[in-house]
Amino acid sequence: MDFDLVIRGGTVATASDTFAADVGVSGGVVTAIARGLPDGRTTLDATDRLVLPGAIESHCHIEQESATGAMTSDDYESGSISALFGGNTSFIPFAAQHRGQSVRGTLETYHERARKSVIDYSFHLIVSDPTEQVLAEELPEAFEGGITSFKVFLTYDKLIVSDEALLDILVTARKHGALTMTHAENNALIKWMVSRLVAGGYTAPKFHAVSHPGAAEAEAISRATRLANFVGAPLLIVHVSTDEGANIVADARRSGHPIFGETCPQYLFLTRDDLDRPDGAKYCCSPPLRDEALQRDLWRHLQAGSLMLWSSDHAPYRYDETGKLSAGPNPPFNKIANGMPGIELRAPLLMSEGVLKGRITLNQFVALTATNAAKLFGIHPQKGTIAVGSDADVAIWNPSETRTVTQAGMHDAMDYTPFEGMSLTGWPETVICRGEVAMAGGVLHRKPGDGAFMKRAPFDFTGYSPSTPPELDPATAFGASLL
Ligand code: DUC
Ligand code: ZN
Ligand code: ZN
Repeated sequence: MDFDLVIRGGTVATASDTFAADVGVSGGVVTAIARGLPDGRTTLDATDRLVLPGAIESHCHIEQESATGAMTSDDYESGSISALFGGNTSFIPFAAQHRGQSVRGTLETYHERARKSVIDYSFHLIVSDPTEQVLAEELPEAFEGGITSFKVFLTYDKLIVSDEALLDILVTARKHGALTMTHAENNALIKWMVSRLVAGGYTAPKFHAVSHPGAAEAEAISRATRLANFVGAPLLIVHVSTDEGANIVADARRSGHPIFGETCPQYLFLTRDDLDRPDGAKYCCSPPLRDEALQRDLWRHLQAGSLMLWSSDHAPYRYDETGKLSAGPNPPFNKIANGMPGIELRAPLLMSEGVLKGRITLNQFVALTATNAAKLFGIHPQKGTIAVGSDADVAIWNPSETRTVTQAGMHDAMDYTPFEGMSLTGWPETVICRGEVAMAGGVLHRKPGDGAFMKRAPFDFTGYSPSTPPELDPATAFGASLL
């Protein structure tokens, strides 16, 4: 056999298996997995290394305007390079439709922005203005174009959709095989807390944590899950930050519903005490940081599979007037852009603190960082695994390398990392995108535009049994046909 690339002598792991093998690549795809493969035109020695599917970052905000007009610091060039250095070979940032904008125009804008990406990409659409035209024409058109997931907000006045609109969106999504994602927090409860805190003069960043109670998340997850189950639509709850919320997700899935949950590093490695630092604004994200008990709970949910996505929620707002301090040097908590960076550290944090500390297996790591996202978002088995016929998107990890995290070592366009000073063991050393070495030994080998758009398949309902309630079944609804 004639290989363009052979990765020799490593330990290969997928979401199910770990084994010693060489990986042969031709034409950008994996064409052989065996021992003793002949040399390729390029041969990489992976002795004492882990050969893993390239990670897929499925929750990040890149070159995205917030509803209040703040722009993320990372564009598709810096964001994708930072992702690559963190072991990612593809990512799915958001394309945000703001009120008054068309979905068509939004997607055109983001397709243009993403032309600079060095890794493969797609978008989740954020829908904040679900007009009749959007529901009847523009969303189906987006699905046709391979955008098969979108996010709706149950909070933030400028983004929130009503429960009725959520039902419309869920039904449209189900009809076209799309996956709805939701930011689930109860808007009224948060606003009620914010107004009391501000009236009482409690405006320091730490009060951001107080203003977003866990109960707000649990209520909204419960409501969104019930509505999705009622219409039999799949739903992904992003950035779950409560044990109660994760349990709702787990219970729904045990009952046969396609309900999924994601969590993010900040909830496992930071706490609300970080908000009480002089630079507490850096740690404002929503849902907010909570406590150490939650960290233990979330490890359990990752171990049990009730939360099946590990995403960064990279929302890079710099600690300056373009980002966190746009309302002044000491902004009240409710005027601080929500979000923090982490695209480059998402997978290394899980490798170091999860795999190498024995909390999860290497196969769980692969599932959480790559395979589950590929399956949920319609790009498996092209992406998210190492198998004959899959794209040769591979990250070769050195499990013995220890580094101290510094912002200077990051490749994003940020001026801080919330994980500064952490000592992490296990780093991606070489990253291969569709058979080409994209990063090796800290050196970038790609240029803007080398990434390609990934047209994604519809959501796969196999293995789920969403039920139809009597009110939506014409046989038991006196003939009323509502879907
Ligand atoms: N939700 C996100 O998913 N990211 C940043 C801020 C937010 O509210
Ligand atoms: Zn969100
Ligand atoms: Zn986000």
